[in-house]
Amino acid sequence: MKRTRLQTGTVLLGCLIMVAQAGAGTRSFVPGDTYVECISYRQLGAGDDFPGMWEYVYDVVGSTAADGQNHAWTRDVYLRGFDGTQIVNQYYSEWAEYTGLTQRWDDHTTEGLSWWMGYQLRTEYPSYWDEVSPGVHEWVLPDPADPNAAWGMINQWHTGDEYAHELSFWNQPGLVDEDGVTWQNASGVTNFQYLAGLLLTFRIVHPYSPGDVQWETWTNYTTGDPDLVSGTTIGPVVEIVSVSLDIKPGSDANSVNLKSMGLLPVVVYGSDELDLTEIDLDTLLLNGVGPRLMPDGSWHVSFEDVDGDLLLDLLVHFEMQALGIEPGMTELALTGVLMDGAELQGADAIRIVPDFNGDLMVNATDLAIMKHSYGTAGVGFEFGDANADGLVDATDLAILKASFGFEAPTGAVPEPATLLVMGCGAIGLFRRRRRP
Ligand SMILES: [Ca+2]
Ligand SMILES: [Ca+2]
Ligand SMILES: [Ca+2]
Ligand SMILES: [Ca+2]
Repeated sequence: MKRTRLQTGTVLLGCLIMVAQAGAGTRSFVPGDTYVECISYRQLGAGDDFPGMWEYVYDVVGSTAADGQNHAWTRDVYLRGFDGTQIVNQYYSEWAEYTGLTQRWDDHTTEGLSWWMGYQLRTEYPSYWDEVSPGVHEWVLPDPADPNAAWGMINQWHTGDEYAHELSFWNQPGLVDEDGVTWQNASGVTNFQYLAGLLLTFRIVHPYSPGDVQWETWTNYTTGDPDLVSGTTIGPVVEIVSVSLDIKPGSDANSVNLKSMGLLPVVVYGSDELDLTEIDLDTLLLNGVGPRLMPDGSWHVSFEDVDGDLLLDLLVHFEMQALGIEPGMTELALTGVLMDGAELQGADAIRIVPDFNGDLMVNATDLAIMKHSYGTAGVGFEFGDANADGLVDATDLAILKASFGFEAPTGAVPEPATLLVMGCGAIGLFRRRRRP
């Protein structure tokens, strides 16, 4: 992935906005105002609609003041300080000529106060604004057979009766731009009601991981002129930088022996877009584990051009026995954080050699162990289930054949003196504490 500097610009823009707000009389939230809150965020996984992306779910809530009232009718709602153009679940409406969110819920998407359909109760809570025929609108449920309903999604966070009734029309599905999401003339413009309770829920799917974003609600306040109220919540602001990783440089097989007492070398390749010296080495983790700690307290890392492209690479050594590699694993992921807050992500495949008896060799003894268990289930790696799928079968035999004769380096961890020479580029520069 090409690295961009967009996030830095967004942060600067966010600062400018905050300064401008202060000058424009933006004030902090007080009970009785309408606020925006992130009620859920997570990284999506297998089975979700966008695996690997981050999901953020927000509620817009009219709060209750000490006198039991909500004093503000909500006009505009903003979620700012992140790159809205990278939101995945957005679409462009030809008919209305805007780019908007596809997944949001309120009273009329859930229980159905609608100026064109009249009031109708719904038992499900669809999310997609279907504009296939200009001027014909309907909220629809997910339907795999209907490509136009691809964005449909049932509200998993609230039921319809949780939303405040009599909410006037939310004119837009959340306009998306480079500074986030905007709801203009969001509600209240037609009936001037002071609404307390849950007004709106919306979902954002985005490649960036959680950080602080700013929300604003532009309200008419009963005590005077409209106020712009602001606060902070969680949103997609942390840039993800994909890195190219090579476990065991020089080897394509990346064979690892679970019983190895040695070190696992890993190269993170630098690129035109990524200066690896910007990595906060304290945050560098492979399979969730930090590099080997040298006797002097520094990490066992060095900066050198491993692949000869004249760009600096990062060579990191991990202790095999610390890495927690388990039978069945087929890759190891590396994570880290750059000095500017962006997150590194990379992964490379590994092949766990079928050394069932742990003598650091794959030979006839391991074959004999497998033969003894052949065809049985649930015996474990030590008894011949090389791929840890619960069965000792032909697949395991093929794995054994592929690695037959493999010998892990028998040498233990090199002497400290040797390591000092190997890691000379980094020692002293990167004396850091181990992460708790
Ligand atoms: Ca390799
Ligand atoms: Ca290089
Ligand atoms: Ca063996
Ligand atoms: Ca197996």
